[in-house]
Formats: sequence, C-alpha cells, structure tokens
Amino acid sequence: MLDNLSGRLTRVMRYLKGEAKVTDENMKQALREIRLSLLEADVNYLVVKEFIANVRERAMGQEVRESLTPYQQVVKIVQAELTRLLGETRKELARPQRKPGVIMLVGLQGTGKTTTAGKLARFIKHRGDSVLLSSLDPKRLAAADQLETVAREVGAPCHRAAVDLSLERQVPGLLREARETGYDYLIADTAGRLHVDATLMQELAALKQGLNPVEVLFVGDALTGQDAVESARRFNEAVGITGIILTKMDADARGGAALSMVSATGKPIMFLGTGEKADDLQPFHPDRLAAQILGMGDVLSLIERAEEELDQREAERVAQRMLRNEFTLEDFAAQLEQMTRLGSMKDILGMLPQMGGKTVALQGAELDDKSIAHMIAIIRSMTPEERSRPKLINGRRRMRIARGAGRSVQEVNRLLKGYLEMRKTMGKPLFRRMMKRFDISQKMR
Ligand SMILES: Nc1nc2c(ncn2[C@@H]2O[C@H](COP(=O)(O)OP(=O)(O)O)[C@@H](O)[C@H]2O)c(=O)[nH]1
Ligand SMILES: [Mg+2]
Repeated sequence: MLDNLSGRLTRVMRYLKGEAKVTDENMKQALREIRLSLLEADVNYLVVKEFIANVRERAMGQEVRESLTPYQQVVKIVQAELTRLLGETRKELARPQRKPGVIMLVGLQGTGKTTTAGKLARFIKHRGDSVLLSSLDPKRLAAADQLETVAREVGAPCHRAAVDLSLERQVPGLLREARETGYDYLIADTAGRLHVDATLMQELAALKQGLNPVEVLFVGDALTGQDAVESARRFNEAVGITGIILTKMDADARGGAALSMVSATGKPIMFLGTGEKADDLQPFHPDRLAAQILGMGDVLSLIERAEEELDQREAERVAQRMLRNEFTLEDFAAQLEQMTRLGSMKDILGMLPQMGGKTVALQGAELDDKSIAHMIAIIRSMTPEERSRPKLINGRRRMRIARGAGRSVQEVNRLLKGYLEMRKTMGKPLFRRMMKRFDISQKMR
C-alpha cells in the first residue's frame, strides 16, 4: 500500500537524518524532494503546494532551529501535516437514532461497491450489530445475484429489489420490514455507471430521500487517482455524501487519491479496501496511515487486527511483555502462530515498523505461511532455556536446532537475527509510545 510514496518519503527523511543540523540549504533540498514525491504520487498540485508551504513554515521556525534533534522535529512536522491531509482524526460509522440505520453506498461502476457492501456487513456484524444487505439495482439482475453471493459469504441476510416496481415505491416497505425484524443497519448497494451522469445522480438523490440514510458513503477506486477524487466531488455535489471508502489500496502504490480526497471533498475517508476478500477492509485512521507512509509501521492496526482473532488476555500479556522488554522466543513463536491464522502474511508484516526500508523481523525471509511454519519449527526445536536466553545459542546448539527442525543453520541464524532486531525495535521510544497509546495497562486494571 502506497509503497512508492512511502519509499521516497522515507529516503528524504533518512537524508535529513544524516545532517547534523537543519539548515536553509538542506531543508530546501528536502522540501524539493518531498514536493516531487507527492507530485509523483499524483497528489493534486494545489494540495502539494499548500503542504510544502506548511512544512516549510513550521520547519524553518523556532521549534526546529532550537531543537537538539532537528531531524526528529522535521519528521514530526511532516507526519503531522500528512495526518492533517488525511483528515486528522478517525470518523466512526454513525450510530442510528432509529433502526435500521441505512448506509447507502454510491459510486461509479466497478469501483467495488458490492464487494464493499459485504465487507461492511462483516465489519458491522463483528461489532455485534445486526445488518441486512439490500440490492437496489433492479435493472441489472446480475447485480443482485452478486450481492447475494457476497451476503452468503459473510453470513448476512440479503434482500433484492423487485424488477417490476419503481424503487421509490419499494423503499418504504423495505424499511418497514427491516425495522420490524429489528435490524440495526441496512446496507444499500446501488447502481453505478461508467461515468458520472445526470440521470444516475437524480435517481440516487431520489433514493436518498426515500432511504433517509445515516451514511452516504462514496466508494472510490484508489487506482484511478485524481479521477476518483473528481467523481467523489461530483457525487458530493449532486447527492451529498457523508464519507468515503477507498478500495484497491492493496494495489495502489502511489496514493494520490487518498491524499487528495479529504481536501477536495471536505468529507472523511472512513475505510480502506485492501483486497478482494470479505475481511480486506480496514477502518481508516489518518495518523496511522501517515506513520505508515513515513515507514514507521502501523503497529496499532496490527495489534487491533490480531486482537480480533486472539484471545484478548493473550494479546494483553504479549503487549505487556513487549513493554517490559521481556519478549522471548517463546512469545515470538506464539506470535508467528497467531499470524498464520490472520489472513495474508504480507498485510501483517507490512504493518510492522520498517527500519531502513526492510521489515524488521523477517529480513530476507520469504513471507509466506510455509516459511512461518519453518520458523515455528526452529523455535520449537530449542530447549525452554534457549528460548528464554537466546544468548546461550552458540554454534553447536545452532546445528542441533537446525537438525531438529529439519532446516538449515542459515535459517536458524536468520531467525535469531530477526528476533534480536525485533526486540531492539521494541525497545525504541517510538514503538513504546505506540504501545502505550494502545493503553494496555489501563485495560488490565
Ligand atoms: N484488489 C482489490 N480488488 C477489489 C477491492 N474491492 C473490490 N475489488 C474488485 O473490484 C471489482 C469490482 O468490484 P464490485 O464490487 O463488483 O464493484 P461495483 O461495480 O462497484 O459493485 C471486483 O473484481 C472486486 O473483486 C479491493 O479493495 N482490492
Ligand atoms: Mg455492484
């Protein structure tokens, strides 16, 4: 996700890190690079201009000049500005005053509305609310079929509009039925078109009146960059939206849509679609994405995601141990095991803090489930004492462990190196602050 932009910005930051002081000269150089990174990411040029002006003003001001760690100050400023650009704070899905709370999905054809309807249903169910999916696209039979398939996958009920009756006439009955059954939410999947057109907008506006939704979410394809931004603006003008879901972020290396959306529409990004499967939906947190773009990883999202699948107590225990710097190889093995249960490995590892551009724990290792199984086998082949005191593991022990696990000594070495680097990261102030913000200690009380 946003790999190109992230790579470039991380390099700029590393360049500044090599400089003892922030001067007019090196700051000018850095700002030029940041500007190019953003333009290359397809961020709107006016947005870039303002961004650079803000960073320049703050970076050349007193706060940096007088600071002992100018590099950190600049990173902080860039991170804050990125966060602002992405919308500052997370906006949660609105709670309905009256059931069902209707969430209407709008957008062009092929952007991912139907897929996202399923993902959202799953998200809402996970929160413990009930949800009904509804296909309000009677002109295309295939549309309702697709939504039914999606609904079955996530275990949510699905309603389809009758083809022989106008939508306006059907909506009151649909709402009444949903209310009487007691659904908390109703997700309305609507028709799309290839281009923004007036008829579609009128239909959607009329439908919105009938549905009286708590959210009208524009679903945009991140890969289409500024086109997605432009169509969000048009939908907002014609229909009025309350938020944005950007799909196909898994394939978007640039990031122009994500970084321009909020300032172009004034509406928050609420979720990111990160794949074709039903659980490939991430609640959007501006601060976390900003940290991730700057190569600082997204530890909070990682923990949140892991937590969903894990025993809560186990997650807290591991987090506590990380904070106390007691994260042993035993914990590492347990984490790896949990990871294999958590969907795509690449996603998870992408969220770990990056150091020097490489994922900390597993440098050079293939990031698939098989190699994770090998790593677990290696740890399992150690004695309990070795697991708690890895310093003991000398050359002879390494050979024994490798033989026991049926792996090579190089793999054992790589695993130990990865583990030690991970521990080092856990000792770093940034990581510890993020863990503290997650506020484990409070939860334990
Ligand atoms: N890679 C990726 N593909 C997605 C994502 N969301 C949707 N898609 C794919 O985009 C295509 C169009 O999705 P669909 O839900 O039918 O779009 P709709 O026409 O707006 O309802 C399908 O092939 C989906 O699998 C996403 O977040 N990542
Ligand atoms: Mg569809």
